[in-house]
Amino acid sequence: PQTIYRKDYTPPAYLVDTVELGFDLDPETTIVASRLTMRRNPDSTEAGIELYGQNLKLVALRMNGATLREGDYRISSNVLRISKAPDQVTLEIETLTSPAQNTTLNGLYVSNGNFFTQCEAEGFRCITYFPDRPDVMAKYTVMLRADKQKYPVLLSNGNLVEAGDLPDGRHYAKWEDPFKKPSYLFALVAARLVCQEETFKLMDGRDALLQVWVEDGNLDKTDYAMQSLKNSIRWDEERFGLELDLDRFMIVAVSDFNMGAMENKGLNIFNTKFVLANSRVATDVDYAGIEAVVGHEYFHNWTGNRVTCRDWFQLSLKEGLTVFRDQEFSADMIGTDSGRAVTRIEQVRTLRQAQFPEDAGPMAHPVRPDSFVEINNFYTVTVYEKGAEVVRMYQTLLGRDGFRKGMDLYFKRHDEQAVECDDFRAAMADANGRDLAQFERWYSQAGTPVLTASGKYDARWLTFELTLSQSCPATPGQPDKLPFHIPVAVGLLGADGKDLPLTVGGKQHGGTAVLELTEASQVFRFTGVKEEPTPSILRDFSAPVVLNYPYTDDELLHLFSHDSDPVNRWEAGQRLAMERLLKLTAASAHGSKQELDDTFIEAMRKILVDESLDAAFRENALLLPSETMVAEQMEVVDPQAIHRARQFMRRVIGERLRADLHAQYDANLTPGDYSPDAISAGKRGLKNIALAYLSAAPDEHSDALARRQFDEAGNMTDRVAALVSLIHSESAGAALALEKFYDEFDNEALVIDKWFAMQAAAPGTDVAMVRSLMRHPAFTLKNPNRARSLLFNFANGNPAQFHAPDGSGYAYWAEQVMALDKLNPQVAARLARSMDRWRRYSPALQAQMKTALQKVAGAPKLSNDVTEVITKALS
Ligand code: HT7
Ligand code: ZN
Repeated sequence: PQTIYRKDYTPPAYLVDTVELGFDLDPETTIVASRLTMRRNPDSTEAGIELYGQNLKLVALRMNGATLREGDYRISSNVLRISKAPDQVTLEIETLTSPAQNTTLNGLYVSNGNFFTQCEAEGFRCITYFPDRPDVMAKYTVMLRADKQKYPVLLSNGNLVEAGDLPDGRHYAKWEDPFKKPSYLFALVAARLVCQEETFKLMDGRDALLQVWVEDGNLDKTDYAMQSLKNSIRWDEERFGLELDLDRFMIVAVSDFNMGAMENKGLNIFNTKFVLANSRVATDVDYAGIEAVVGHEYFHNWTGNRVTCRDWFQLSLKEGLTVFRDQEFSADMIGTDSGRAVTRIEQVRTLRQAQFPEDAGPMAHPVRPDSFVEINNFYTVTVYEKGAEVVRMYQTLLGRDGFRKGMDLYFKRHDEQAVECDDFRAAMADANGRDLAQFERWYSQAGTPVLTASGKYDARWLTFELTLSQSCPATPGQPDKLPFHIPVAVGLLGADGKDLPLTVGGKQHGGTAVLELTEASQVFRFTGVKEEPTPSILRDFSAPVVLNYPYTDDELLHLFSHDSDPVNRWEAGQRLAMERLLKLTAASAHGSKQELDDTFIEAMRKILVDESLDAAFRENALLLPSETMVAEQMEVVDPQAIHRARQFMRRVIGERLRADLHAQYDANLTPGDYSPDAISAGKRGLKNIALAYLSAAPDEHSDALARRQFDEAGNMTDRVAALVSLIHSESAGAALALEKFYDEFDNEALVIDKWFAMQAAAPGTDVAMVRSLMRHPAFTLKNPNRARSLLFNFANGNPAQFHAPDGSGYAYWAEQVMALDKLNPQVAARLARSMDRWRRYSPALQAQMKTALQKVAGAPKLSNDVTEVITKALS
């Protein structure tokens, strides 16, 4: 396969002003007719017209009314070239496609008998020949024709301008999108669906029609998505002054979908997972996911749609920014400082769990990649989550007001344009009169920077010198790195645990100073420091870096008890836990005695019982670093020893804190009607982590508690938590509970996904059991949610079993990657990523992993998607 480089970008030879599309929809053969008005691009030096097309049958091609024959145009490698064309062109193209045969869920496809499209990144070329690149923006008019009985609802982007009946039981609908857009934002839906709708008053007084479309039978699960949509619209008006620019905004739920959702202009298409919720079927985490994803897609309407990307290397321009916006939205929806901190802690956990490993592995790439084989492989945690951290750093450096000024200038300069990450940085710099040239390295250099800090207190001069140094490990293709511009938020704690007043470089700060590290090493001198402080460094996780500071246990305990910054307070607890987990893992590997000190247990107890802290914070502080995070800290990963160590720690905490865990369980019940609000969800979180610890040290009482919670749960959060506790403690009641759970929810696909997921991640589930779950009648590889629930949760969420010493997990992984690749390369490539870190295991495991990787590499007709991932892993 061919590698595409960012440096090779050239502007398109022709621009498209208008696109008229006609669809005669039929699952077997859909006829697509398109009429494009095009003109030569004055910024291009290239001559001919280039249209992309994939898996299409070309029926007719006319230029300015004259039929073109082979020779007038050439098709090779999915590109149709017309080398001689006048400056102004009307192209008419007729193609055929087979949506029912399309299992890739890319382009036009059928799900549950309904038609949907997915065009990002390069799906539009599977619908018709087109200059399918994001810097070609045009106005679209779309005519849909389909059987009226089977597909009563016909939707596309923008406004409905006409609808009516046709002969032979067919009908039509004509849609017009008033805004220019790139082809990846095109969408259509032709389906039997129902909707919840509302009119909503916008900031300027206009009414907008909001609709959430779902399959019949799911209208009892659309309230939360609708509420989240209304909250998103209001939030964007208030925080950024950005208004909905359409009269109508639609969300459509589909059960077969490769990702979370898609921001097509005015017609967002969502994975059902991020739309459908009621207390019976959805957990608190599901509700939070719906709010975040509805917000995310809505916010794309400005950051992505009105201002889009020049090319796909700029993907983080829209994704990093929009993730940052959805994170801020979710935090603002909670509304309290402590709630905001909990959302930040969850973001840090995601980064460490997924992005730091990516940055240290064979697929490491900058936030703005320099090359790719398959763009679908670059919808990554680096582009999204690290990209969001990069955007967050602008706000940390410039302040909220400065950030808003930058956003305003960005829209003023670039509305309805396709631009680059550099344009965003320039808007931030220019709006604030700042030089952000060095900040560019966050976009161009891959790898997680390491920030090394050391402190020196001088009691005579009352100074505290903080030395900050930075380095960044080599990544593929980037052996050497230059220093980053890193905002480092710092506080100094006194012996009483309070923040000391800060003066640094002659400038006074409140309790926190944002230091700007721009060189390889710098010394920051705090003056007037009346006592030897404990430094709290990288508050609120002010930069996506690894911090090394030689903290003593006492210092960490001090921070864990007192830090006014909740993120660093949590962080101190994580450091205390991680140190112990690593020691326990080593002990377990060597067969020596495992021991856990009282000091740590007491620190955990103090947090558990401190009712001045939010329940959600306490839950997070009690949650141990995951097995994956421990693995990332080890030179040679021993998955079974890590698992034993973590289980041991959970059991000891359960035994030693038993009485307090029971007391907190009782104190955090949420009787009455279910509400997904943050306070109630936090209480459930704390109560359920208490249950999990109790079940890790099972006695009769805790088993009865889990069984009772399972039987009496009034919501899915409590039901799942109880069932997980029963399964993980290998309770005699687990099998029956699983059976009851299945029977009660066998009509709810998203709940059956949970049923598979819980079993896949259970410590007792080995490869043989996963294989037998695959034979369950409810299992199918064709549905990505179902495939993820079993295969991905096993490969990524059950490391001790997946890395079984006999290599059975790897052999299974290879089989499934190859099987999935035949159906859906995008999803297969995601599963292929589970083997990224194979070089970090023992030689015996490495050898078996390599064999599995080579097996996939040698499979016939492997997609570009999987080929890229496997080739990079093996290189
Ligand atoms: N912008 C959307 C990306 C997306 C996508 C990408 C590749 C393949 C399928 C896809 N579905 C959605 C989602 C988002 O970030 O909002
Ligand atoms: Zn997005």
